[in-house]
Amino acid sequence: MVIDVQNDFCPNGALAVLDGDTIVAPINAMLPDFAARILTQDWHPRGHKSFASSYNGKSAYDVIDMPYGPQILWPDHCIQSTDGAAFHNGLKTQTADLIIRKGFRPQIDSYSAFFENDKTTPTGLEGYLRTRGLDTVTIVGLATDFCVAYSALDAARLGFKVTVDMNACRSIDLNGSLDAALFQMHAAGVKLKHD
Ligand code: VGL
Ligand code: ZN
Repeated sequence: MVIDVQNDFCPNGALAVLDGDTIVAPINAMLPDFAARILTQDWHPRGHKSFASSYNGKSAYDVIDMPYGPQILWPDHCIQSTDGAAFHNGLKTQTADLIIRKGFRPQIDSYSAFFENDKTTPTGLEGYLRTRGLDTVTIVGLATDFCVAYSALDAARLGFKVTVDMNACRSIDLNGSLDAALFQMHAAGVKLKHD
């Protein structure tokens, strides 16, 4: 599973992840090694409720209470059909089995590829994996401490065997979010691969 390797998460993007583009080549090299390739795309409508710009007096990275819990507010990013929402140009998207979009409901954010941030609204990915008989996933992409970690934690909770290949991930690291994510993934039995 390749999470959110999109222009807005790469250098010069709206929510740039440091060195986000450096994982494109290693991901391309990995793709042929897997039985299935699933790409995700963060895909927000304009005025999405995870954007600081949707509120008076709020700034990016403020935290607000949503009906489903605390939500970090982000700069506008990955707006549907914009260049920022497109995959990085170098990413080999042609061999994808499935491209799954998330975060398209205006009122709710979706970090995980499996569930939106309410932890109950499904994206459909679980059914896709199960009906294809896939029980083991390797996850790479952006960002390690948000969409990658949330996807890995949900996959583990659903009973999939999960590896996160750290060589092909980069993080946002906001207020200790990377350490927290690594700790939670480790505790959930997610294998963190480094080499
Ligand atoms: C992501 C913040 C907001 C991610 C997406 O892909 O990690 N982070 N939307
Ligand atoms: Zn987003």
